Amino acid sequence: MIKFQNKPLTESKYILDWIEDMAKMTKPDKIVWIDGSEEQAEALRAEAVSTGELIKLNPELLPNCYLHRTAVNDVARVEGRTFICTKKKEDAGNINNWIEPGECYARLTKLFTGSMQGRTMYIIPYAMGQVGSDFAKYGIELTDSIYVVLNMLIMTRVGAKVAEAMGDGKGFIKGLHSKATLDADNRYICHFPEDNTIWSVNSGYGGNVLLGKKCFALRIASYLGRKEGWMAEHMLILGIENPEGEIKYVSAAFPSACGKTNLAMLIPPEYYRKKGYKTWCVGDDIAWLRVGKDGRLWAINPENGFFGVAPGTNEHSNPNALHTAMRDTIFTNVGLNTDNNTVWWEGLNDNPPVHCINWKGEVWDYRKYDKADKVNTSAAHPNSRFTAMAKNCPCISKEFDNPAGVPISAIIFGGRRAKTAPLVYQSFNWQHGTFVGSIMASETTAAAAGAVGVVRRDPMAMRPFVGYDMGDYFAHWLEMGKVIPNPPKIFHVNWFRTDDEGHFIWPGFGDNMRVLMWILARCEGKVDAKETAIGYVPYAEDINIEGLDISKETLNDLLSVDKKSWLEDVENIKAFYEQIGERVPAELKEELAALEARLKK
Ligand code: GTP
Ligand code: SPV
Ligand code: MN
Repeated sequence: MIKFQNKPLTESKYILDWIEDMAKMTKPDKIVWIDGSEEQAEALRAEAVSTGELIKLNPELLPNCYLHRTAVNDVARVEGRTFICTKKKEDAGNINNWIEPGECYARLTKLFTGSMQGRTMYIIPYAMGQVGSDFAKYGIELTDSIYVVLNMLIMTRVGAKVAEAMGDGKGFIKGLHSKATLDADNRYICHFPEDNTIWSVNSGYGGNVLLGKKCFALRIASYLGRKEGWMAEHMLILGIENPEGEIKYVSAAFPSACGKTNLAMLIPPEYYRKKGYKTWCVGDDIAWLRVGKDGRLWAINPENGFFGVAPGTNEHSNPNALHTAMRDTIFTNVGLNTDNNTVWWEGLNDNPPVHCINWKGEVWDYRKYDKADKVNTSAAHPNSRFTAMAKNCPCISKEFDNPAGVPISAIIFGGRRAKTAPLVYQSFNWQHGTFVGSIMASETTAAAAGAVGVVRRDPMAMRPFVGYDMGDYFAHWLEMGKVIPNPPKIFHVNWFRTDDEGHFIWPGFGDNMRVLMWILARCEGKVDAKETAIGYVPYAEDINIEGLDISKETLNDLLSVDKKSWLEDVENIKAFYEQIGERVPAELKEELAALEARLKK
């Protein structure tokens, strides 16, 4: 029998046997149950501060806030080292990396063996979704990192109640994480969807190690969703309240670092605020969607906090995120202003601190900042983050904790495209909307290791997160369309078109509300649109630009559809569908052929 430092939170033999097996392999000195109490969290913070794992920030200016720096080679998700380990390779598909499960367990067992020697193993029972809700799913993460424990306490619902809800434990998601030696060459983020298991080793960064987030709530959950008839998507959820007090909800899928947190917390432009419009954040990264009894699609945010991009967050771009992160927050890889023990990042304000330690832990000289080499010259890493509590968000929706979720009127896809994609367009119907999602493309960002700014296809913003074959995932979208009696309308947006000098043309951020208003008007059948080869595009006069420094010509440019660049895209999509392979549904190939024909007409 293994010995715990504190009282076990479950009596389930199934769970305890698994913990024992993992402990025998990793050989921790001590094993501690995480109970979700403030006393325990506070003791862990104090311990992490004493070892230097966390730096306590100025308690007057940033109460209960901490700074953590990861290893310099461990600053983003590592898609090249992320694997879907299904028995059959074809079930993981061509887009995912794959290792045969037996081979993968064996390879990782070597890395995990003794990896927790001299360390404590923490047992984190957590829920994705509200404990007891129809949507909720449960997991346990075993980890040797206090940083992971403290992040999971913010990002998920943790503790005794969860362990109780797990009952005999069958069906819970078994997560094992060890920092091990942080060896980048032996870093593995492995998913075994057929075993409800996730193993992550040799990383200490965000999406690689907070196993409730991308690993469970997207990769494993997408697999479960297909089996059980629901959807797990990389989507924000936003409520828009009109002056009469009616709230309509939209969900939006944009790739990593392409504006989900910003849209989810948007503040309407003055024009709309004066009229009485308000916006409410339900979620900023992940949505779980189910068909409701009323025939509409309902969504919850399975998370309990935000793991948001710090750079660019400021009092103008996203005041709600900034205020959320001013208390009870863990900052990762931002700059430290040593004059007042606060944090700083590029884009926070125009006053870089004179005395500053950068994200690597080195003395930083703001005069050497070079936009072309951000990673080496910025105070904060471009993918530096804040982990903040949802309940501290000034615009958190009153439905945030509603176990039933919220009904979705519109699904919005979007990416970072300097050209090609117009500001907004609407799909013709669900099948065409699924096609629009499947052909999404975006310029890569710092959220994942690798080159930044390269256009790649990123279907539904899920390329790195689908836990099975991408063609089957498209088929699941089409299936869902058949079982939602009253489906949301599907749109595509692009806030990132640039002019010839490379400047963004559309002001973005709060002004994106103007586009959302057109989308909602379309959902209610209150506004006409122009039918084009790619879908319904707004008439320029139907996008409200009052108070903006934008001419009608510029708006027309933003809405234009350039057939030549779209035909180039069609060729690229054909190649991408080829790459996905034979499971791409025939309906989507027909949609592609129809698009090509319309463009050539
Ligand atoms: P993940 O947490 O990685 O999934 O990212 P996200 O999709 O939540 O992206 P986030 O909202 O954090 O935005 C990422 C970057 O895009 C930030 O630098 C923002 O300042 C920038 N951004 C967000 N919205 C807009 C917009 O409307 N226009 C422009 N130009 N930039 C934007
Ligand atoms: C993303 O990359 O989409 C994120 C950050 O939300 S991470 O949790 O690292 O995946
Ligand atoms: Mn994300």
